[in-house]
Amino acid sequence: LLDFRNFSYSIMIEDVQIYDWMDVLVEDHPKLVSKIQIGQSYENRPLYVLKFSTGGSNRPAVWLDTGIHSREWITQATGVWTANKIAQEYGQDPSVTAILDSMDIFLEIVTNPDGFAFTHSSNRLWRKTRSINAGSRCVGVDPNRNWDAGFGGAGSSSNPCSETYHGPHAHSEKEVRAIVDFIRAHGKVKSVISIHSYSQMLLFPYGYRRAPAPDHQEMNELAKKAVSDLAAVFGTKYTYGSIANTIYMAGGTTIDWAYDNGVKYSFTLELRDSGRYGFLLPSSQIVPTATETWPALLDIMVHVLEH
Ligand code: ING
Ligand code: ZN
Repeated sequence: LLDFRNFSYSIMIEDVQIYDWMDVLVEDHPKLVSKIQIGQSYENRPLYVLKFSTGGSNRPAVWLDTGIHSREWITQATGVWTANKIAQEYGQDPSVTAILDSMDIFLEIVTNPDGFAFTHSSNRLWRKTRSINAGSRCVGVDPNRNWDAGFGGAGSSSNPCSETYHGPHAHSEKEVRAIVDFIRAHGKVKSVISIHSYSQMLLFPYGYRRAPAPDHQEMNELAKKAVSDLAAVFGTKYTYGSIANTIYMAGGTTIDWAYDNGVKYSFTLELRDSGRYGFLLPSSQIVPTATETWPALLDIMVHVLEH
């Protein structure tokens, strides 16, 4: 039998194993962690979210997601490591304790479970969802082009065979819709941090337009601090800035939707590496990547707490 308490990151296979591991985390920290289901995927897999909360009712919250692009395996692994870290550090680390004494954290690790299963069974480099596109042989929608913010704009494609296909309409994907409904119903999500790989970047809105967001200056300063604290761990260099000015224009992304829907602190992290291994990052880099990412996440969450 696999011992999930000594979970080996190198053998992290399949959504189901992560779900079993979630149950163990909840079992080990019953007063802090719970597992909630926010919906079902296109192929009817459960969409699970870990909730870290010390009580209260509907506290302000931070939303984190990993793996919305299924092939970005370092992100789901970082999600697992981060969940453990949050659970361990509550009551130990003063920042984590302060955060969780007044806010909740929601973490969706396997945000695109159908795609994730497909990366294990058939095509390691599958990015999109697995929904069938009417009238096309090509499968899947890019879940980071499917949001209702600049939907269909530059940097997204109307071709179902494209890796950046935006889908038939905004929020057409059940995996996206579930998050939209959750964040709307919650009403007090102050920060969305959507984690991708690879490129080593910390990005913020906008992606669907070039003009700076109203909070550009504040986000820029926070990003600068976060990448500097990340680099302080092992020297890994991240660039930062708005999506449109740092990588490319992209309509319909998660964080632009969040920002335009009142979530002021909306960021995307693009984790390691900068291209040597790309999506096929060796498992020896999982713990270092997660470890250096942690202070950047804390910087954002502490900032949210103080604002
Ligand atoms: N890159 C992201 C993509 O979806 C991105 C970059 C992130 C664009 C957030 C816009 C917003 O193209 C990868 N590697 O997925
Ligand atoms: Zn991605």
